[in-house]
Amino acid sequence: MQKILVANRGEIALRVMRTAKEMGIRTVAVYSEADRNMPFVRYADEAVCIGPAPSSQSYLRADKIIQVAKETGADAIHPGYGFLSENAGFSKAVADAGLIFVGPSAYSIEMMGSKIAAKQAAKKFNVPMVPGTEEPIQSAEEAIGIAKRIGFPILIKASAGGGGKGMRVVNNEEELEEQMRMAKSEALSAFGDDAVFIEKYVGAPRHIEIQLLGDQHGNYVYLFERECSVQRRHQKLIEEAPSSCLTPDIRKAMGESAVAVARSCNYHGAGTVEFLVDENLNFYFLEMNTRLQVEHCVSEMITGIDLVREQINIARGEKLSFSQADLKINGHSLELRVCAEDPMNNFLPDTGRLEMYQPPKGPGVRVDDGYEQGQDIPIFYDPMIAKLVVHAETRDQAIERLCRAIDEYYIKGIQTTLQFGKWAVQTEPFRTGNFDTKFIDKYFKPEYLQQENADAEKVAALLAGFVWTKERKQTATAQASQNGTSNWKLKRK
Ligand code: MV4
Repeated sequence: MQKILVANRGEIALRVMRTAKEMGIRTVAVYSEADRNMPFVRYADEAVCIGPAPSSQSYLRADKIIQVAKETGADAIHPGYGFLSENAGFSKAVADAGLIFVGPSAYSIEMMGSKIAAKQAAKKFNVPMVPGTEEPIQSAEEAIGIAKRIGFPILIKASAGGGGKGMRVVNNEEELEEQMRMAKSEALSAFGDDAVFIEKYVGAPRHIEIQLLGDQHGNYVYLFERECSVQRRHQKLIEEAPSSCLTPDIRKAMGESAVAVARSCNYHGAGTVEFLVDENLNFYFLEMNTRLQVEHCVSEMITGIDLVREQINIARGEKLSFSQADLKINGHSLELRVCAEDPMNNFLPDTGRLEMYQPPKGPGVRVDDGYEQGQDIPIFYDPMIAKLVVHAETRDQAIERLCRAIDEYYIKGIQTTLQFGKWAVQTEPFRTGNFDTKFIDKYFKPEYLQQENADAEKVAALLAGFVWTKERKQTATAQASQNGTSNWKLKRK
């Protein structure tokens, strides 16, 4: 592999190119008309514009991207996350074009993309699952029978859904028929597939996922867990590794279950298996994400492993160069997604210009960002502008480090989730590790940030006053020494 085309934009495109560069692999960027001046376009050895701003006309154009790969002599394509990364057809088209897809086979993507097929495959390996069905449910009568067996509330999930899309909670028998009908018609229009299944609804669970790597020779390792419970409308905001609630035994059991899921679909590459964890630390397989995830960095920080490097080596056909016994958790890592959103206004996306942009620095701080000062945040794509990642010896130190880094982070021109993050990690439930997926709903009020801003303004006003007084004193001192009066006398006044 000599040249990789990165079929993505922003921070993840840069992230992939950095590792490629370290490995002596040249890079090709593809970009939309809105992204002409983005850092990832400049960073690449070559860059080709593939179309107008909307993703459907640029970053989702599999045909164009493969054509550019051929024209530029790239021998591999890295899809990043989002866009075409979990598109089985794309993985296949890349392979059919004689190129290497830096990711899993179309077979694995397709199998894990169907939540019903994924559950059926995982079940054969005794992976724990929420009580429910591994078969599509056709009728309301069938659903009622199952619901009576497992007990309400239940969840109806679309087989082609995932990431929270196409889910419906049903509280009682009376609601069921109507909800079934709506779930199926919604699934059909959203995914072109009306297959749905049923699970017992687990209220207020934790969301914990296992990072894994598998090579093309059947070797697998898990790189421990990420705690992703701090999320809002299925959008994660804070991730950490390790989770503060797992014991070594449960960690090992979850890791081995995750590897079993990967084995069940002949997986190779970097992947993530999502689990629900209830208050008694029972864990249940939810779904597998067949890509590199946004939050992969926290796993890199605690293991010292570059996941993109491993992806590339696996795609080249190499064997994993380490085994499970070689992997140890080192310290604690936190990630805050810095999004152009206004937490005081329902996290509404905020577009505009990055009038000022100064990321934090110093020990244990990693910022994966995709924009520079002076740039406009386009409305066409994900509002995430950066990931603020910290690493420290202990969880408490990582929290302190994240707060310090947030204080150093200087962004003007758009609203961001920075102050929300500082509030969140300082709350009692977060500090004690006693939180679940309802954390934001349960504890967050926009007023907390307004208070924070008011405090910051007060500090700024005080500081301005202090500077003014100090300057005046200095002037007075200078005048005094000219007059021959001593400082001692001035200070007494
Ligand atoms: C669930 C659940 C409760 N019970 N399944 C949401 C994302 C998708 N991967 C599955 N999801 C859920 N599945 C059962 N049987 C609750 C959720 C869920 C959730 C899961 C992880 C993180 C945040 C969440 C927020 C709401 C619902």
